[in-house]
Amino acid sequence: MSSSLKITDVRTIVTCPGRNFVLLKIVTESGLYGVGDGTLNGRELAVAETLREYITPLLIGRDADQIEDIWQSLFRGTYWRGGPVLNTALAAVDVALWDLKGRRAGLPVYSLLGGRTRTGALCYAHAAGETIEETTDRATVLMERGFRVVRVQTAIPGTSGTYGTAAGSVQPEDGPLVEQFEPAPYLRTIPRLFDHLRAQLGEEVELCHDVHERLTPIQAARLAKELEPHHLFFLEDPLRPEHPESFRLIRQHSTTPLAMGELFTSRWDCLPLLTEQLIDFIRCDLVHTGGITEGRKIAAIAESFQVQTAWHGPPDISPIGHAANVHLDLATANFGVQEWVEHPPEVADVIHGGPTYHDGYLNVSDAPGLGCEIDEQAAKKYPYIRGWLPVTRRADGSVHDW
Ligand code: GCO
Ligand code: MG
Repeated sequence: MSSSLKITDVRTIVTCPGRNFVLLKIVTESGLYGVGDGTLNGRELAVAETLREYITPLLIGRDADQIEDIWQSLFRGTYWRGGPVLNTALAAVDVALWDLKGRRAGLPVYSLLGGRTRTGALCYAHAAGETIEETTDRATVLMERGFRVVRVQTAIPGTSGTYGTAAGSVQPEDGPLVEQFEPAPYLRTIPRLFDHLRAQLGEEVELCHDVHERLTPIQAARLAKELEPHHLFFLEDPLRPEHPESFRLIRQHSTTPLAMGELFTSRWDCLPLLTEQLIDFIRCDLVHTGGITEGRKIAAIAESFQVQTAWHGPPDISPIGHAANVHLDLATANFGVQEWVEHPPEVADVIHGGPTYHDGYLNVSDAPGLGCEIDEQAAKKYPYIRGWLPVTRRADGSVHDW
């Protein structure tokens, strides 16, 4: 191994510039380094401790060039494998090593992955409102900014707090916010939302909606069927991730395109949906699925079954995670769309670089690696603040999927 590639330092940086992020910097003997993202919303310190206590000692002295071997040794070689905490920690290492390899080669990561297949990554942003009219206005604003694809969410009348709307996006420090979900009003409201959107916005804009795993198979089949005339780009996460076979029921009843994957943590979770062509878009989170190494394998399997990629791109992963998404998007033949959010302005104090938006598309610079830098001094100005994801209960008080 060339001395320039011997890993001598691994730094886990936990910071909260408006959002909690777990960042990783892997440094080699010569000073060459790479940066990664290991943020798991609401479980940040579990990943940070895994990285500091269990992964860093295994990396010191290793050859930073050997991404695949390091991936295999951390995943299979350590016996305890998988799940969101371990695979987010693994992703942080993997993404940092791809960044490092790009810096060493003087090439952007997309070039190492096979090179550009497109000039930019088609992306979508979120339009959410407390009423159908407000959601429509927000979608109009996004369309005026050039977005061709828009995700739409609206509050459900008669229930308090709905996933994806303004009230649902806060991350309180003192305990989870309790939101309410009832299938009947939800199933009545969403078709009305789309009736209104199509009447106001026309046919051309592509629309998505995130169910957030809250329906039963027959409810999801009904919604997908009723939304058919509105030609969605996709209906996201209609069912819980534990039951891939239930997607058959939705498929038998509707041609609404389906997307699934942000709760998956490995390619094996994706397999049944891909090999049976039960979905149209696979939308794992690269930061929770072992990074670019696992993402490109999932994309390759999906390509064989005519499924496109739509990697998860929420505000709770850092610009480094978003950069990993876009580098892979640009190099992937069966790329479909990229979810995109704007971070709070303080994030740019800590992380420089990241994808840029222009006229409906995302892009990355040709800088070597991912094109991101961490300002470790600035990160210290924003200490970690414990935050909670909301929880959902039915009207009778019983627990439901958030
Ligand atoms: C999305 C997601 C997010 C998740 C969040 C959980 O489609 O962007 O559903 O909003 O809820 O990432 O941490
Ligand atoms: Mg989602």
